[in-house]
Amino acid sequence: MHQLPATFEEVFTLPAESRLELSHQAFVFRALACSRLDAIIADLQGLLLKSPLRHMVTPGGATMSVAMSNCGELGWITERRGYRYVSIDPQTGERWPPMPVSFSELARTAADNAGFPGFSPDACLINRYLPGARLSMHQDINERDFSAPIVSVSLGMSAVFLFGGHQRNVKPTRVPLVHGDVVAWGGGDRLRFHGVAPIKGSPHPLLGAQRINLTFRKAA
Ligand code: MD3
Ligand code: FE
Repeated sequence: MHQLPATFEEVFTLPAESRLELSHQAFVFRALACSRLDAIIADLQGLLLKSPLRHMVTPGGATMSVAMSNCGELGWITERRGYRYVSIDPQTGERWPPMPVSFSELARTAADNAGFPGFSPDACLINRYLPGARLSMHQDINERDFSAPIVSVSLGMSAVFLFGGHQRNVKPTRVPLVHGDVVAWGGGDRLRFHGVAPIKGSPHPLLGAQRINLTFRKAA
């Protein structure tokens, strides 16, 4: 397993075999989260007690199959009036829980290794997929500054990630993602269409019949 960097500012290089290049500025880092999962899962359980997962409604009126929550200064929400980032959880009336250090250190390490040093996300969206849940093809365009990368961490059941092009009609590449995998992308790949195929398969030994994805962004 990879060593943690001495400080989270220290950039270190992963062994080549653990890095899958999806495109010039989009990488899968296999199992990068594995050595820190105990802390990440404990922190996740704690923050979901404060801002629970919930099924949001899209502007078109559809209830999403993915349940969501957030941590960090800003949280992404969708409701009938649109998609946006907000600092207050509309369900609790309180700020989103702070982003745990275990989360932000992993996000920064992944971004460093993808060639985007010093990533400082202000938003972490938490997506929870039960079997059958999916995320249709979309671009992440609600952030103010597209020069920052995005990092995502996969936990629990495996998924097929759909890595598309710059137009909706490009047939996506299917990328299997498993527990502990981290994806980081930015630059010219930042605005690619992407999605998640319906979750299926066997329950995860630790997390059961669900997949959880953490998506780190610089929203403001
Ligand atoms: C985009 N989440 O919340 S992130 C989202 O697994 C979202 O829950 C997905 O898309 C999830 O907006 C996928 C993973 C990902 C990986 C590589 C990409 C998204 C990407 C490359 C280009 C663009
Ligand atoms: Fe997305």
